[in-house]
Amino acid sequence: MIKTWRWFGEKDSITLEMLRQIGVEGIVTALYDLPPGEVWNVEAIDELKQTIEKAGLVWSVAESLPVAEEIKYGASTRDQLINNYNESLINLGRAGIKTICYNFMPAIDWVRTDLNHPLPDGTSTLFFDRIRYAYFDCRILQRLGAEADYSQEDLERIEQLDLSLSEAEKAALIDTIIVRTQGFIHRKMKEGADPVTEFKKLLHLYAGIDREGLRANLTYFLERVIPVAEAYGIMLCIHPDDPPFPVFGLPRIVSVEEDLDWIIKIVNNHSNGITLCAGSLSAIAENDVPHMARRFAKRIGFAHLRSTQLLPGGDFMEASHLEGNGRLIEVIRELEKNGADIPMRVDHGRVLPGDREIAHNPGYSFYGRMFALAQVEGMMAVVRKEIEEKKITN
Ligand code: DNO
Repeated sequence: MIKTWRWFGEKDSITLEMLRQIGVEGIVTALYDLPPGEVWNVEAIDELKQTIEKAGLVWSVAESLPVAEEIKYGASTRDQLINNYNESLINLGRAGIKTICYNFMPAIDWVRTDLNHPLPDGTSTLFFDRIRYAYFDCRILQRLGAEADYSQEDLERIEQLDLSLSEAEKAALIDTIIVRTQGFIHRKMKEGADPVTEFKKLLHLYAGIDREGLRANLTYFLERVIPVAEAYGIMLCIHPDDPPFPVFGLPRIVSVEEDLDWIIKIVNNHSNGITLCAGSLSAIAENDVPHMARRFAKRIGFAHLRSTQLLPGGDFMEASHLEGNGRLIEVIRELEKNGADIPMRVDHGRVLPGDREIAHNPGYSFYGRMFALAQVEGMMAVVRKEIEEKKITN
């Protein structure tokens, strides 16, 4: 696999020079200032590409070329937005960017309830607390019918939490779930807008769209973009839902093995690919990530390497890259065995000493990710040696 790194452009305080010095080979980035739905024009693509190449690196993956909400909920404007998407694909393909990551999560991308969960050693990690999430859903959003999604015991715990949470903690929960986790990935809040009101409006757009409806909208999209991707030698790689279960009453359709199997068959073409995000997938016990890596190997065009530790009651936190339910060494074995030189990036890292002094987006610390990259490189070296030796003894 090719060692890549998610870089957030010129505004990122982690510079391309720093990345070259730690052995990164390729860059994963996007035109972050453009809202979803707008065409990525040739000039802007070329400029970003040149900046990366001047630093001695290559632009390996566009993550994400975001899919506009209107396409996901099937608005009447979707055809125009799909045409725009295809134009961006063509411009990227012509510029030589052939791996493109996107997701089809309605209204909200990744969900965490704590971005600085302290670990006993003094570092911190990302955390999902199911009851805090449920509290946010029922009490802060006050989503209609939300209570029906939770058990009696959950509702009692929500009630208890209500008695103990301070106003500042409630505000922090809103900031974490809606503003900070979403803010740097094409889902910027309108200046001065109330996040809860905005988020409710967004949820409302999906009223009446169930799992089948969302699947139909993904099918509609793929049938129109995959032929273009194929013509330009692009692999369009869908990112799984994070976490891989329905949230806020919204359907999620990229969560489990059966979903991935369904997706690659709707348009059975190599350009209709998968981003194997071991972190997202590993957040539920039923997902056997190494097995998925093996089963879908031919259609995996990009890998996100991280792992999660499952905790009682449906909570999870992001684990060391050497541990947890992601079972990364086995995933790496599958992906390396397949021989395809696909790009991989370590996904989120912990906040390590020194990271607080370097501004970074939640999950995207410098030292934390560098440490994880070194662990992943070590695993890759072991696996490559195994493969080499096996070839020799065979
Ligand atoms: C969060 C990321 C996601 C991911 C997109 C891909 O840290 O894993 O934002 O990049 O969902 O489309």
